[in-house]
Amino acid sequence: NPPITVPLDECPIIIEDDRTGLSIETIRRALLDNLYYVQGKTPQTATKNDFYMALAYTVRDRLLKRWLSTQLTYRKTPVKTVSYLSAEFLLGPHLINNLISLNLYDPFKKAIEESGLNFQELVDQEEEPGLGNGGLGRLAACYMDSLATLEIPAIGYGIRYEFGIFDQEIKDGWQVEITDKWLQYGNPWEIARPEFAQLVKFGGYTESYYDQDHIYRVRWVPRYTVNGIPYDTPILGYRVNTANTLRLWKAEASESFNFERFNVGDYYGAVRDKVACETISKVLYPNDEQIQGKELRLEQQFFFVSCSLQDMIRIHLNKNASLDNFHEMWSIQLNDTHPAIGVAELMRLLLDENNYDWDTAWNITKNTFAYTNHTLLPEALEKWPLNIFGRMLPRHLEIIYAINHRFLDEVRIHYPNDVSKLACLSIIDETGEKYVRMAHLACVGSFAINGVAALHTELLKSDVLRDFYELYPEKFSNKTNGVTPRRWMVLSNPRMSFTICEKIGDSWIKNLDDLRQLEGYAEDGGFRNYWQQIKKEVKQDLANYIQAKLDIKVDPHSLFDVQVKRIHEYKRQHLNVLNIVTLYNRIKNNPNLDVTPRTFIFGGKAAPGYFMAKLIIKLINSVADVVNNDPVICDRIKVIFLPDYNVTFGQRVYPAADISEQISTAGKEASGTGNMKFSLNGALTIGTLDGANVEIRESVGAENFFLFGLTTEEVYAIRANRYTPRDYYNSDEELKAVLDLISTGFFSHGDPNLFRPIVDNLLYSDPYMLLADYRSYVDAQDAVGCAYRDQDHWGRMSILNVARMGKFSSDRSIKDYCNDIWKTKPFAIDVPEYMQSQA
Ligand code: CGF
Repeated sequence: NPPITVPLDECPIIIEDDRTGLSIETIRRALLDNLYYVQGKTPQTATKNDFYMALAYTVRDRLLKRWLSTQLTYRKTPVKTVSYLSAEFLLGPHLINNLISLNLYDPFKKAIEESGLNFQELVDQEEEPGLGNGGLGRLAACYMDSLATLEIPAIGYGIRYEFGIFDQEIKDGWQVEITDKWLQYGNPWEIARPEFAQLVKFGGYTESYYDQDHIYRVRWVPRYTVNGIPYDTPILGYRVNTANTLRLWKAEASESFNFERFNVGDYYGAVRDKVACETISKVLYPNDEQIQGKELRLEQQFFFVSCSLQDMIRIHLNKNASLDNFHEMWSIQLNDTHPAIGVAELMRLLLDENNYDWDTAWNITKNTFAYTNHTLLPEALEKWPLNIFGRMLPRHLEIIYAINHRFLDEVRIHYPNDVSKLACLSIIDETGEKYVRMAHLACVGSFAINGVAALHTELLKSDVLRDFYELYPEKFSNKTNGVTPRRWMVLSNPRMSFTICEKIGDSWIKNLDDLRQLEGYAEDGGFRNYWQQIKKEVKQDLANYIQAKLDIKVDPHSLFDVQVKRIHEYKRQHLNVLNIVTLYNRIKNNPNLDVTPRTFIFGGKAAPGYFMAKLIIKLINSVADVVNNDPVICDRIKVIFLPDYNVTFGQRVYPAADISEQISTAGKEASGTGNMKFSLNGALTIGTLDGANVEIRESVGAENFFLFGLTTEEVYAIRANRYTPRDYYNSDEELKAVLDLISTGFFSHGDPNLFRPIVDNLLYSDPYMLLADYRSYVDAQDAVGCAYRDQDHWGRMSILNVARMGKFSSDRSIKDYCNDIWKTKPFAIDVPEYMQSQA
């Protein structure tokens, strides 16, 4: 091809118009252009997915200007940047979110419809990137949204898993896992940047030497290296020019082919190493709150952290003469301990590759990192067996020993007469088999440590990280989680959002505290009625979806009682089931009982290796089978398990809920974020004093919240006095009847063994204290049923919930992180003139 010699501004292609124009006509033309030139299809041969891809590219064209200007600005300006390191980003679909951020939803919808296409059908084509398990990954996505909206210079770093969280099917009531092939038709939202690839070392050994200045140094001779290729996704701020970057790393072999082996006929051997390297970014570990101690997981963690730190150093050295001020220009947030190896890796990069002395390197490192803890469950605290760790990361183990050595000296001085503190605080666990404790590494190597809800932070201070709190009280603070109102209200609940805007304008979308102005309308009977009417319409949408998906009819006038989240014993989906069976027994004993009609809706995935969680799914489905088909029940209660709960499905279900189930054992749920999404969509909460429930209740008012259950202190006290669940069974007739019914095999076609593990676990151990909380839960559920009958009052409570939830915006969380931890400021992006157009 002859090179294009025409200067761009004389070029006959109307780039400005077709790539960025916003008239309906231009969007329609651009759609066909992308269909033809990018997808290589004509409208006659295009599939729905081709049209979706063309649509996505047409939207992407219109955001590139913001994205490139943002990158350009950051490149030339000395701004402090937040680097959010997370093994998970559970983004959810991009298309509508981007259209909303760009304020282009209406013209695009119109253009698509005028082209004779079904807009919703194209939207439904998008495969959501399920690169996370649950709360932690979704929080990272909300924070990326808020960082961009608040115009904070930031970059998210993670792994581009080829297979995200598995798709869930339900077969005969059991969960079946299916691979999530989210990339199979291509991903129009990412751009590969192989020019910024990074090499990551693994295994091998270390050797010491003296450099030319006779200084003792260590070099790491790896056994193998892996290439990290970055894939960038733009993260648009809402109605601002800022578009930050999410950079996800894909593992590729550094050598594509071993020619020596190939030439001697070992064809398989020639590619074996390549395949092994590429496994690193193949699949997301589907465990929430449970560590597996698998080597591949450590490989994944080190892989993305090393790529990211090297990338930050590259960017830094483009703008700065040295790394001396690295910590002044970067704050790196460790989203849980998954990226905590970064502490040792930054030390290595500074010491071994940039020739810093220990003290300077340590000063930079410990002033760069901040650590967020997300869990109180002991089984979720990451630790790596020393032998695995040392084999994979020999140099890092040396560095960790050196950090620990200096740290324990500090501890000794602090507690001269208490050797027990050394064992408690040490980064190396030497109580039995030796481990590297990642939370300890994160605490020692960070300048700030935070929990994710007020109660959680207090429990960290008094329990899980007590010794660190005693040593470094100034490092600790609380940063209550938040969620983005753009996705979780505007996008998922347009009816309610529109109604709110009609009354109080749209400032709340960026300043969620402005929802307060709705409070006055809670006293307006006409508005309450209208509010409830809207809820009914949204519930009808969900009812239609359930009918289409499961062929089950549900009544939108019934109370929609929803529990969607990962399936875990501490989240107590089975407590919900105990209440359902209680209601069932009551109606069976008294068929004319006047009960408030209810639809119980469940959704959530169980970790594939978590037997009890999978059995709980089976129990829910088995109870559903009986209850939904019993003529005596006569549709007064319905139980639905909606398969494959993910972000897209969350967008459907939160707006339709009347009651949100937040029923974990007090002291077990760090925060929860589903609880916030429900309440922001007008659902009332039935919940324990756990995680962020405590703050939600404080905000919305105790009279607008259904509280039950033991407090954390009570849980601890009962445990301390030997908890005997059987006492509760023996003293509560209804509870006894429920457990007996399950035990007889009533819900398992007469098989008494199927659910025995659940019943026995409750009767003989009950680690999550369901039996202790049963009575109080069932009573609170009765109160919910009664309250729902007074629709007018319910409407008032629902409006007040929304009006008072301003605190739970992720914008507020991010502002708190910026002010207290990162010390970063907004930096507005101007779109350079040559990039400007109408958009
Ligand atoms: O993080 C969680 C969630 N399971 O991902 N933890 N982790 N790990 C907590 O259990 C939630 O309570 C919390 O809301 C979430 C985000 O901080």
